[in-house]
Parts: sequence; C-alpha cells; structure tokens
Amino acid sequence: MAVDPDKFKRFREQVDDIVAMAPGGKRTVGRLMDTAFGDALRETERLIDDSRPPRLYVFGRSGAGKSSLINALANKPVADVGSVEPTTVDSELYHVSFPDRYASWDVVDSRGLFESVSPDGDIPGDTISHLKADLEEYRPDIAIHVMTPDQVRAGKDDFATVETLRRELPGVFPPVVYCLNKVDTYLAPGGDWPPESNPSLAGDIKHTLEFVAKILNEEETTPFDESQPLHGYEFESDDHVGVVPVYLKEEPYWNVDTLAWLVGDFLPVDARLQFIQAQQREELMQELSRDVTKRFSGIAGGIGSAPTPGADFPVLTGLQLFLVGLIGSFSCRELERGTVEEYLTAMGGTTVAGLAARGVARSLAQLVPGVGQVVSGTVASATTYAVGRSAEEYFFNDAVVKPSAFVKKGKDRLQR
Ligand SMILES: Nc1nc2c(ncn2[C@@H]2O[C@H](COP(=O)(O)OP(=O)(O)OP(=O)(O)O)[C@@H](O)[C@H]2O)c(=O)[nH]1
Ligand SMILES: [Mg+2]
Repeated sequence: MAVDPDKFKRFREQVDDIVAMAPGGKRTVGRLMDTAFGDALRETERLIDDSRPPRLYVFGRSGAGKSSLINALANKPVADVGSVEPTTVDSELYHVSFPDRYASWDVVDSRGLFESVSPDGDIPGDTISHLKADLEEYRPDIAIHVMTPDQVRAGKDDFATVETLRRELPGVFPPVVYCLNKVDTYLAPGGDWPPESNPSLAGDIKHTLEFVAKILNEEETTPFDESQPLHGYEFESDDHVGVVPVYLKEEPYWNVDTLAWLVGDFLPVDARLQFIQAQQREELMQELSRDVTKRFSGIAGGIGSAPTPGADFPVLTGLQLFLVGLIGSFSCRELERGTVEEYLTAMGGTTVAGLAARGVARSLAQLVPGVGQVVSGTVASATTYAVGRSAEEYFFNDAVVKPSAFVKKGKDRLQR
C-alpha cells in the first residue's frame, strides 16, 4: 500500500474537516464518528498503522527451487538461483524491500536443512537446534516447503521429517504450505503447455496433489477453484495450509498467483497488506479493494437516520471519500487528497483540485443520486458500495464509470 504516514495523517485531517461540517454539535457528530466512521477508521488503521512485513520461511531440498520461488513471489531477483552450495544448515535472511510501495518482506531461505537428514530419517541434534534458533529468531508466519515431483514420489520421508520437527519444536513451528515445483518435469517430449491444455499432464499433477493430501492425512481438501482442481487444494488443519503446484524456472511462471493468493489469504491481517501490495499483483489488490468496499458499505448502513437531520450526510461523505482514497492507494497512488481529487475530476469532467472540504463533498454528492439531507441506512450502504466500485473501476481499470451505475447493484446486495 502506498502510504506515506505523513500524507495519510494530513488526508485524515482533511476528511475530518468534512465530517466536522455536520450540524448538531460535537456530541452528535462524535457519536456518528464513533458508530460509523470510527469503525471504518479503526479498520483502516488496522490495515495501515499496524501493518508489518510478512515473515516467510522457505525450506526444501537443495535444487527444489527455493530461491526460484522467492524470486517469483517477489517478482524480482532476490535470491541466487542454482548457484548455492548447501554445505551447512545455516539459513539466509532476505529483507526484500519494495520502496515505491512502502512494503517489505522478511524471507528466510533455510537451504541445507534436509541435506543434514540421514537416509534413514535421523535428524541430527544440531539441525533441530539450528532450526529452533531460526524459528525463535524470525517467528515466521508461514513456512513454504518446496518439493519436486520425484521427491514426492520418493516417499514420505521429507513429510515425516517435517512432522518430527514440528513435534520437536512445539509452539514455534509454523503452518506449512506445500509447493510442488517443477511440474513441467511430468511433461512428455513435445507435450502441450500449460497444464490446462494438456489433460494427461493435468492428470499427473492432480494425482500428485491428492497423494500429498493423503500422506498428510488431510481428508478435507477444497480446490481453490472448483472448476480448476489442478491449481491446488486448501486444507482444513492448522498445521497444513494447502498444496499448490507451480512452474518457477522462468517467466511466464505457472500458477504462482495461486500460491501467492493462498499465502496472502492465510497471513494475519497485519502482515497481509505488505505481502500483496509488494507483489504488484493487481488482481489481489483489486480483491482487497472489493473487500474493503463491502465492509465500508456495511459500516455505512449504520449511519442513516441521525437524530439531527443532516448530520449523517457529512459523515457519509467523509466515509466515501476516505474509501476512494483507500482504493486509490491500493492501486499504488498515494493515500492523500490529490488521489481523491483525481478521481472526482475524472468522474465529473471538471477539475476539482484545490477545492475546500465543502466543495469536495459537494462534487461527490452530485455523483451519487439519492443522498440528500436525509439519509437512510439502505441508501448510505448502497451508495457507499457504488462509490467503492466506481473508484475500483477508475483506479484499476482506467474506466470512468460513475457511482450511479452501481447503486442498483448496491441495493440488490442488501436484499440478499
Ligand atoms: N525444469 C524446471 N526447473 C526449475 C523450476 N524451478 C526452478 N528450476 C531450476 O532448478 C534449479 C534450482 O533452483 P533453485 O531455485 O536455485 O533451487 P534451491 O532450492 O534454491 O537450491 P539450493 O539453494 O541449492 O538449495 C535452477 O537451475 C532452476 O532454474 C521448474 O519449475 N522447472
Ligand atoms: Mg537457493
């Protein structure tokens, strides 16, 4: 999320100015702020102020593709591919920063971990103590176990090793996502790529995914996409997050976005934003925008029918402008007034820059029919939804679709 804390503070003050136009005195406004706007702000603050880098822990056998995975997830070269000599169990911490996005990640590459395990499955004491020290130091949110098809086929050893480590290190061992890399090695010579257009390849991949689920004793498996079980499964348990097949050798990668989605979805809220923002994966940010629009729409539903006529209107407007700014920032604009003005200008066809709070509020109101001096909860909710969707269209799809086009949809949502 492109958030400069200072600009965010100023933006908040500007929104507060709009809300402060509400008649009815401090108490009414205060109460409205608390019930409605307060919720939205708390929600946003949780997203922004409490945001921290996600902590990922990547392990797997040498050559499985750990470094390739880190690079593919980050969308830029971070780790050296194919050149690391895993002679010790030392791990390497990468601070991956995305300065233009105000985001960073901490990724630990635990190369060499499995190399120390003897063929009969014995894990040396110093491997366990190394890993324990690692986990205590980095406190990863999630671990990603990178495997290749032949490693899976070779049997249960590595899965058993991980389970042993989990037992040995209670309380610090994170949930694990299984990443099945190098699925292209199933490909017969001259076979079609990608797997979606090759039923035999797709069958091999699905078979392996099911095998992994079985070894892990995961009976409850849900495909991410019902129509495309090939893209991986999510598990029910707390120890295993899911299994996702990928191709990471070079671009275009295959199915990395599913893995990114699973990790992003699993991460705690305070770590999620920096994870998905940094990926420059527009569709994930757009999903987040849609989510926030729905939540703001729900919050707005509580605004209607304030005791003082007209008091809820500025609060609602403030909320909606705030939502526009937020969605703009998800698309990597700055979270500041200029972003809201850019949107309003595009919608209205006239320049809004430099207007006072009242003017900004008025130009938004003109875009949202049905919001007059008296606001009902239904209207508040439906129009907030409409403004959010319109902002989403503008910031993500470069399309000018006025909020009025989404009001009906907003109302229909309420009926459901
Ligand atoms: N065919 C194929 N090769 C891949 C794929 N992903 C990575 N590779 C290749 O596998 C080799 C090892 O990849 P790395 O990412 O360095 O593996 P690693 O797990 O980091 O290895 P170590 O650091 O040595 O433990 C490289 O030559 C990669 O180009 C894939 O999906 N398919
Ligand atoms: Mg490596």
